[in-house]
Amino acid sequence: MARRAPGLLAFLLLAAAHPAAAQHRLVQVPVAGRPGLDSLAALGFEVADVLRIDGGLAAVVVVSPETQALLARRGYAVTALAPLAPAAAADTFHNYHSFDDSVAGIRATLAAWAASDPDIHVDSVGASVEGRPILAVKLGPPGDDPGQPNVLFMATHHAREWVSTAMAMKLIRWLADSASPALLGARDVWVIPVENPDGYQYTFTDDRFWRKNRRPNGDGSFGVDPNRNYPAFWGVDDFGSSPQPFTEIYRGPAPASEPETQAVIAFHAAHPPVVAVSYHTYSGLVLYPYGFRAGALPPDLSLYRALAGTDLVPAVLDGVVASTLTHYHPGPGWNLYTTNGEYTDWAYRAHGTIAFTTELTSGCCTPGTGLYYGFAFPDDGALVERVFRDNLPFALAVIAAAADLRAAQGPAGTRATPPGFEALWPEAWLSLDAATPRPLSLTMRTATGATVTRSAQTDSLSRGTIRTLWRTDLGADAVRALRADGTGVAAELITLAGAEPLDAGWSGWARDSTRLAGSSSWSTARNDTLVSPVVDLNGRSAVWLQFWTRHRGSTFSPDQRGVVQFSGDSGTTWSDVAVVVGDGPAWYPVRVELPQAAGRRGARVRFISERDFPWWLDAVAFATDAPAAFLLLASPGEAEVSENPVRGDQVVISWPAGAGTGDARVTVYGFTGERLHQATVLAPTNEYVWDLILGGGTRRVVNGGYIVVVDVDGRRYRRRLFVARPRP
Ligand code: 0X9
Ligand code: ZN
Repeated sequence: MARRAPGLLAFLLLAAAHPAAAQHRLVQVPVAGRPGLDSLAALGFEVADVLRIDGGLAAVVVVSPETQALLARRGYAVTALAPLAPAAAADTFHNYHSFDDSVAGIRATLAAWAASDPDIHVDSVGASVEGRPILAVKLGPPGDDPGQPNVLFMATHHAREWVSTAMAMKLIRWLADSASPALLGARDVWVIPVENPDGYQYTFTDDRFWRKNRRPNGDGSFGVDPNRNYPAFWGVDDFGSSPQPFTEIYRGPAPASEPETQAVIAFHAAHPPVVAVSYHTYSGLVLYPYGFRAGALPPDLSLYRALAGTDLVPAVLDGVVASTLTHYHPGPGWNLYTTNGEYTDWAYRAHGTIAFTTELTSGCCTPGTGLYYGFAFPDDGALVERVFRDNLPFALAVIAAAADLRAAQGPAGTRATPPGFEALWPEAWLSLDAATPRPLSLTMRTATGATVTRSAQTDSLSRGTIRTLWRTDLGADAVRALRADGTGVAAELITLAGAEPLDAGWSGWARDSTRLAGSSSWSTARNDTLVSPVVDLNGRSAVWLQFWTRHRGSTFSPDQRGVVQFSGDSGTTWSDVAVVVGDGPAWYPVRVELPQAAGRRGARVRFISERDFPWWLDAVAFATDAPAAFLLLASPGEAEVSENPVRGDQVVISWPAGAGTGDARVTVYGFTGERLHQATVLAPTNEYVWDLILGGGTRRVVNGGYIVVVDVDGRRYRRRLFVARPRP
């Protein structure tokens, strides 16, 4: 429904219904460290920022008179922040416009654009509590092409987050004006610039810092948090959302109770997006599932990381002058705080949508300096344009990725790793294509050479990547390698250490009884460095680092962080390979690719806590995706060797005469998996002489264990071979 500007009488009535005192305002609340922030969250506050003040931390929260009274009752010392919430104003801004204004409003603007631009089409996908349309813009050709992948951008679930709608409107204009026909022609690109039109309108007329929708809750309070009302993990706890109607994170009386949520759900049923971005403000983050429980990671983690990047190679750089950050921190939602009933968790679970929450702009400066901004981003065209330009490359990467997720590439060039293990021990986390036949079994090879097979438990996602989980019942010293049977995916632990009594050679941090496995973990709350002993990776390729970690921090202070470094020269030179930021109160695994580690004899890692980042580590391992251990597994047949152990200069390798006509390929591997020698033997010969004197007599094959593999007619024969020749 279109609303006209109220006359004087109506204005007085409105003013009486919404007295000025009912406005939200920003306050600062001193808290005792991270636990204090958690207590605020438990009371239903959405912490908008964390400031360092004399003697500790202060949370910035938006309060209503009711929630401010609640804080006072709980003994919090609340101080108002300057500037106070600017009084709600009419549609008088240059860069932000209300929903309803008949000239400059979002609804009118979209209608005008659609009327004059053949690449902009506007449709209503539902109606709000107060009857406003939820508008969806389709770019490019009109209507839905069922054969094409959908991409969705949404903004303003939260009424006060005006820059997100400005971002969405600029994106619509850019796509219509500047996108190549190829980009728009092969995908259905949709933008919902105002998910919560009632709340958004209310921030222009009554209360600049209103967040929720405008549902009358029946107890005198208004509003359900639209980003806590989705059916996935709805209400699983009272930290990630609140059952209390007056709080800012009220989840509503039932999953999808709100018409705004229902509109988004219906849109997804009709046009399931392959990829989606939900814009919010503020704090400079690119978040992805999961958010509902600390430590939970999506099976498609590698794809999420490819698009959002990492702290070392981020997708979004923050170019706003005087902003406190250089880039938006990418990470799972719980890195900020846990949420339930939230959009990206729902879209991912319900539709396999690779869904991101971008928290636009990092906020700025110190309260009271006049420069401070958070939700109230300045009404400055150059700054808003900067935010748009900062976020455009990621939006375009997301659109590009929709056509072929496997080839997805972040704006800085980051790509997904192939399906495989993310962790090996004490839990195996294995990502596999959803098409992989199930049930799946994992075979483990132990240090004694025995194999143990277990059935694995698999997540039920029907699209994209699935996650298999398996918690070992064997001790750390017994595990050597893991294989997902029938998939070609296998990996091997090269070293494994976790602050246990036998883990010698590590230095720097204390042992802590908070552990993932065994009897302790390493931990620090100071600026200490944990250094590994030197590891010999001679002959090893496809090397990666596994570590399990937990940490207490805040995405509002990303300079407080953990840095992981690798050295290939025993510790002379180091380079950053990973960064850990934000809150991580539950153990979770990190896999870091280390192509630079291949073959290094002096491999080391170290973990540096910066700014007293409270950090725990356990089960730190070098691993490889090119395992030697499984070459020893029972094979269809064994090759013959003339002598074993070999004491002469030659070994004759033979195999059953082939039934087919094919030639044979003989390969010799070292015991650590590196390929040393390969030869082709033409049929019908079924033997090969491997000469242990190389280079015309100058070099000899060294004593040790080898594996001989013969491939012939699609069959594979293997043999362990030991060379134990006397010294010349
Ligand atoms: O709390 C929210 O809904 C989002 N932040 S905001 O300040 N814009 O309200 C964040 C949602 C992302 N998910 C998680 N943090 N779990
Ligand atoms: Zn928000």
